[in-house]
Amino acid sequence: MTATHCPYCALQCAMSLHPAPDPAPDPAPDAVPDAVLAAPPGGSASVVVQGRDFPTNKGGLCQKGWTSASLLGVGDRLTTPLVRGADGELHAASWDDALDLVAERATAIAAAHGRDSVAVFGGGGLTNEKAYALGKFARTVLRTANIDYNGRFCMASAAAGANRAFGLDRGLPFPLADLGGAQAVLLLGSNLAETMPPSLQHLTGARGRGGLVVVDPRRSATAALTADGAGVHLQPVPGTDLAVLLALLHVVWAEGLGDADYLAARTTGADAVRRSVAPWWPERAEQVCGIDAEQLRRVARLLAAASPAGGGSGAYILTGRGVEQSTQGTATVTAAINLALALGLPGRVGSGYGAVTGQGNGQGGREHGQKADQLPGYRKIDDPAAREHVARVWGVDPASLPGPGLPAVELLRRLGAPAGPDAPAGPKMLFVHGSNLVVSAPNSTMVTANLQALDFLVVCDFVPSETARLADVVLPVTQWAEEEGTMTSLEGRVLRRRQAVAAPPGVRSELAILADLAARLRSPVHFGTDPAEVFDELARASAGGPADYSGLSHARLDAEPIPGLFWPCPAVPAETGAPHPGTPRTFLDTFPTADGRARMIAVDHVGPSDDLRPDAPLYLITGRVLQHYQSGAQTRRVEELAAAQPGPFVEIHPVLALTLGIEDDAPVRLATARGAIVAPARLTTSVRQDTVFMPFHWSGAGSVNRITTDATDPISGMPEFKVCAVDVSLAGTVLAPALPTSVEVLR
Ligand SMILES: Nc1nc2c(c(=O)[nH]1)N[C@H]1C(S)=C(S)[C@@H](COP(=O)(O)OP(=O)(O)OC[C@H]3O[C@@H](n4cnc5c(=O)[nH]c(N)nc54)[C@H](O)[C@@H]3O)O[C@H]1N2
Ligand SMILES: Nc1nc2c(c(=O)[nH]1)N[C@H]1C(S)=C(S)[C@@H](COP(=O)(O)OP(=O)(O)OC[C@H]3O[C@@H](n4cnc5c(=O)[nH]c(N)nc54)[C@H](O)[C@@H]3O)O[C@H]1N2
Ligand SMILES: [Mo]
Repeated sequence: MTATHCPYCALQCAMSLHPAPDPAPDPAPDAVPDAVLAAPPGGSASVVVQGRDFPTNKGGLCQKGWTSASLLGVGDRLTTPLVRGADGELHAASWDDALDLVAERATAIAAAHGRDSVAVFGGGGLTNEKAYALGKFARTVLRTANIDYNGRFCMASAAAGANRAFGLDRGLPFPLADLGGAQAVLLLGSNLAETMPPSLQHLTGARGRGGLVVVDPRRSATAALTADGAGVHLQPVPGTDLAVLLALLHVVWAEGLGDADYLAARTTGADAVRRSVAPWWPERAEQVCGIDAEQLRRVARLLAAASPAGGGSGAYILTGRGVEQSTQGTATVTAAINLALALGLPGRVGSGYGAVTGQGNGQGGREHGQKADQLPGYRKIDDPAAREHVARVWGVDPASLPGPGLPAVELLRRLGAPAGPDAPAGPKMLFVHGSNLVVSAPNSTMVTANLQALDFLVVCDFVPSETARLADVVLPVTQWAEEEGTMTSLEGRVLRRRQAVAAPPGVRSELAILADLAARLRSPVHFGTDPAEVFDELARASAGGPADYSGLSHARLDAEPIPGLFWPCPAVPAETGAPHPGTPRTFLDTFPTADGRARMIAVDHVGPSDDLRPDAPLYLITGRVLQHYQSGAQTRRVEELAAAQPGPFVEIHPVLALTLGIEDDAPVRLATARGAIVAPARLTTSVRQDTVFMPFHWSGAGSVNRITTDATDPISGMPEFKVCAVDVSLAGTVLAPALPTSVEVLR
């Protein structure tokens, strides 16, 4: 039996893997790539998954977790490097040939166009060790400024908001189980019932007390949990959550429901915020967000009554991607934090504000140096002391470290671009580790064209994702149960990922790949291949930083009775005796800002970048379904999940469908300024009549990111995935000639 955690989201449910009674045969090591690329979804498992008791999941798993063992036996697992040949096709190659080619091209392209012309794109699914090694590789071997990652799509606005308000970004600054005692939980744009089902256990208390408030333009599975007196569902116009929050804070202060003592003792900036919310009386907000003013008042009072100052058992405000993936995402997070501060929630046991981190290692992935502006330990790359410290750990001159690079969307926009009047030429070579950009990037029509415009694309993956299929070189890597490492969960708890099965022959760990490439690129910097050793180095590099892991090691994590320790967990001198116990709850005494107080910052509502207009009169919102994970590269290959949700669909309200002449299952054309897609209709009253909803898990003609906007939040660089203006019609007569027919789409 191997005790480990789920391969998917940031909840990191604890599970144990047991040998399957009838192990599957190893995939053929010398599989022919074309056969590899053509293999059907499905696959056999060599282990059996069981839920394991743990504070977050209490033994529970979702359908993706239960079926995760199938990932180890998918039919089209990559087991050999692939190199694009003169015929334009990918062919099997030896590791030496593939790595030689990558090193040769990286050297030549950097020599011809400068170091920043070789860029790196990482992922929040990588272990801490891999994320750290990737950042170190970019900064010391390639010496490029251009490294960023898919966390920019996911957590950047929450991180920016928390950093400027609290001085620290730990998604949940408290253990998830703390929610259990709360009287009220406000969930803004988060659909936990589908995105983290085992976490619902912690909402039972608030539901029992009538205090679950869900803000979502859809009656999502989570919003439905507010039925029967369990709480309130606010169904705003998409992209207007900021107006909702400004009105809630207006009511709290207008009715004298705030925590004045807390505000005076623990915050700064309240006066400016008070002035900024004064004009947001609920009747005005109602005109913007479409939520009845009385209902806004009711919710403000419900939250205040639940808060410590109101004599309640506690209140939490949590944000998810529904409000963060917006051009005003940082402002919306800021407004949510302002509301929490006015109610006196952050830094108190039993109350608080948090952002629900998404990817498996979405938290750790943003702490260890794959973000364009960061060095390990959540240090700023433009801070001279941080550069000095990290350069010493790496054994390089601090002056040799590059500065901040382009944030993800800007990086993708610039790929392959020629030099312009005010911008240098864009990157010509890209390494992708842990992201399937062709499906998941905003305005993927543009991104795919830019990937194709590169001189050289290298993709590391364990399946031939849509992005890998565009690569010049594909390097097959180990996954999840085939490797050792650590992941940092949405709670900031550092967990051990453990190896349960041998990797198929021919597959290499990313740590080994980066070490091999560093050697080929004649780097004097040492790259370890043992995850425990890499972790120790990461811990030293993080020492003294906001995300301090220096008191942690694989050995210590393995010895913990309740697995996992919360960061910050600094090393303490040996003579002190006990090691640092970790920090389950941050902010209890003080905030890590210059004056120890949380900063309230005034923000205002502007609305989505791509608002309704005559040729795009409806809102298109996007999100997830329970059975699929992200770009679907993994879950579309698991038979049970693919059968449950076989393809893309558009949720449309029956009233809207009637006016457009669209019946259930009919092919629907969606057109935005970026292009048009087609997918079958699913008629449902759960979505607003002015809005259609699509999940983004599929490629091809129904891939919603082909038409989403790549507009970004000016502070965080996060794209506006959640809302854009769209034209909706019955497909067929108006179908653009380049698009496949609806029959193909429905297949
Ligand atoms: N099954 C599954 N689980 C996952 C993932 C997955 O892909 N599949 N991915 C993981 C990752 S990386 C992440 S980031 C999390 C994401 O977890 P969530 O944030 O819960 O997921 P989403 O479905 O993207 O968005 C949540 C809700 O936002 C709503 N929404 C859309 N527009 C708006 C708006 O303008 N305002 C408001 N208030 N809501 C809006 C959608 O209707 C949706 O119900 O899930 C993690 N868990
Ligand atoms: N329209 C719309 N688009 C969205 C969103 C949305 O809500 N709406 N959400 C956004 C969000 S929050 C996120 S997080 C992104 C995520 O979208 P992506 O960045 O595409 O994430 P994944 O689909 O998880 O892709 C991970 C890829 O890396 C591979 N992989 C997994 N683990 C490893 C590893 O350890 N090493 C390597 N080399 N490869 C690995 C997988 O097989 C897969 O091909 O999507 C974003 N896109
Ligand atoms: Mo995410």
